[in-house]
Amino acid sequence: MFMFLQMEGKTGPTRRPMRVLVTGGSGLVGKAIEFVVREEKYESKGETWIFLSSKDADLTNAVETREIFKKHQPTHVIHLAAMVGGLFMHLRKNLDFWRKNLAINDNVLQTAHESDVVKVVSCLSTCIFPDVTPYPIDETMIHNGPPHDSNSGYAYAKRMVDVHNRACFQQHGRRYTAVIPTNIFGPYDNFNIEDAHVLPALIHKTYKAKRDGTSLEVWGSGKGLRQFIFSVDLARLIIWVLREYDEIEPIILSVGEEDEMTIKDVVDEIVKAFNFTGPVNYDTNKSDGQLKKTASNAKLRSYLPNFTFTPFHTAVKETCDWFAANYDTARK
Ligand code: NAP
Ligand code: GFB
Repeated sequence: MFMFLQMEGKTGPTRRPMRVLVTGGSGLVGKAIEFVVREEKYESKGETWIFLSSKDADLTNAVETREIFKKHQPTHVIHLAAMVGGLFMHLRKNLDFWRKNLAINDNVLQTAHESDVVKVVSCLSTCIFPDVTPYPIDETMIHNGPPHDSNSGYAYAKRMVDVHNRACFQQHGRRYTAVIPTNIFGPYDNFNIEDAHVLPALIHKTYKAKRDGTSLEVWGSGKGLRQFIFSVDLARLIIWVLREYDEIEPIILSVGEEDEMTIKDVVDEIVKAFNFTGPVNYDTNKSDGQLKKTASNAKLRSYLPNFTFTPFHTAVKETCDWFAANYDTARK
């Protein structure tokens, strides 16, 4: 199926050996890309893949950003590094999300240009779209109105990546682009109960409730709607974008609209995966966040009509099993 992912390991006209720098390489998506790179044996085909964490360089710092690019001399960049968190972390830290992400993105994109990087694929999110919008959301709507209040700092910082990419193409002819994933989950996620996204937070809570014989506390009504993508599926799609997608305009990477589900559906799936039989309570005093952000994957399907997503229940089970097996070392 991934024959189209095979590449000759050269960067086009300059024919430099392909060196891919993955910022945020130690996170949920970075680890999934590392898995796919190993599985597909890209390095034995002449490519070099470098996975960075914040320990290698603090990308909010322009000097450290330039030094790490100078050290690794990438031809391509997958830019994932960001301050990332779920709804309840955004509600507490809106300003930090704005400032850190704005700084990281400007440093990475400007340094990539100065270092003659051929292509950068950055990572946006479907939560950056206008709060009041027709559905389904598509790639043309990013700047059409204010985002949901709960994550406006993060959303505006991410929108500026699209502004940057378009300006960089206009002024320098750089073909830097971005992907727009929906809610992501998988092994190596952040499972911290206060800060995490809904799926890893509920996995951690269910694990503890089962272990301790307590109830499972779900925050909010459970009525919010979300589309989820497994990190390994997303990794394969991001690598395809790096190799094959030639537009500056971003592309939504999502399961179909028909796969949108309620938070209650997610709770039920996790409860099933852990075989949890205790009480489940919904705390309606907590926020539901954005009711929905239904995204269209029509553009993705026009390029890859046959891409197969991992079934949700299979990916949830795999993630729950990974968390249980790696409880001591998982981020939590
Ligand atoms: P993650 O697991 O939290 O990983 C974040 C990564 O960024 C880590 O490698 C972290 O390094 C690095 N990082 C954070 N601050 C940094 C800094 N100042 N300097 C250098 N590196 C820094 O995040 P993720 O879920 O993989 O997210 C990857 C991308 O997808 C992000 O751009 C995010 O906005 C986007 N996205 C995520 C979701 C989702 O549901 N998770 C949905 C849509 C879009 P350390 O490990 O050293 O901390
Ligand atoms: O993944 P999440 O935190 O963020 O999901 P968003 C929030 C939804 O899950 C709300 C419900 O409807 C919550 O009421 N929920 C239920 C919980 N229990 C929990 C729990 O224990 N923890 C959490 N976190 N939620 C994020 C944005 O929005 O989407 C970010 O804030 C990011 O910017 C991400 O881009 C993809 O889906 O609401």
